[in-house]
Amino acid sequence: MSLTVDDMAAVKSLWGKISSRADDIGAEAFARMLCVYPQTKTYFSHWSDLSPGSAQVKKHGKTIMGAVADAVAKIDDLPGALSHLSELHASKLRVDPANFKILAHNLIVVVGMLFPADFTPEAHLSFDKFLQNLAWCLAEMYR
Ligand code: HNI
Repeated sequence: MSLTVDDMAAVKSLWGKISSRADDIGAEAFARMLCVYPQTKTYFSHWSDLSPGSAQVKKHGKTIMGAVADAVAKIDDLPGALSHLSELHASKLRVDPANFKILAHNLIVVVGMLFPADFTPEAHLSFDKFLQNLAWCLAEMYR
């Protein structure tokens, strides 16, 4: 489902309220993905510490959110914004694209947890659509 002009505005508005805590959101969402969906840990078996709050988990949460921030900034052209990362996840990292939706789900949960007042049903709807589009674009190079 493609993003409407209203969705894009809602995502940018929500992002304006939450982006100062992007690193915390990323760390918490990534840690929850590893904990609640332990099959995702297989991709990070080369890391020494996958426990919530570890330096590696925090650092990668920040890395992920850097890419999400870039996608928000280029929301008019998500395929272009994400083509490099799609290529990386498809050919080098070989991540099953089903996992992108799992991380998206965890991001939704954490934004709702940390920003209950800002996470209105309307903001939720548009942010969910944005993340589903992001996941779809990340899977683009698998075709
Ligand atoms: Ni993902 C590396 C962004 C989902 C497994 N990932 C990255 C990097 C970015 C990134 C940015 C660093 C790239 C570089 O080094 O140039 N990943 C994203 C985004 C999403 C996502 C925006 C979805 C919202 N990645 C996932 C998922 C998995 C995943 C769901 C597996 C379950 N990613 C990886 C792995 C690496 C990675 C593995 C390499 C980690 C390392 O440093 O060893």
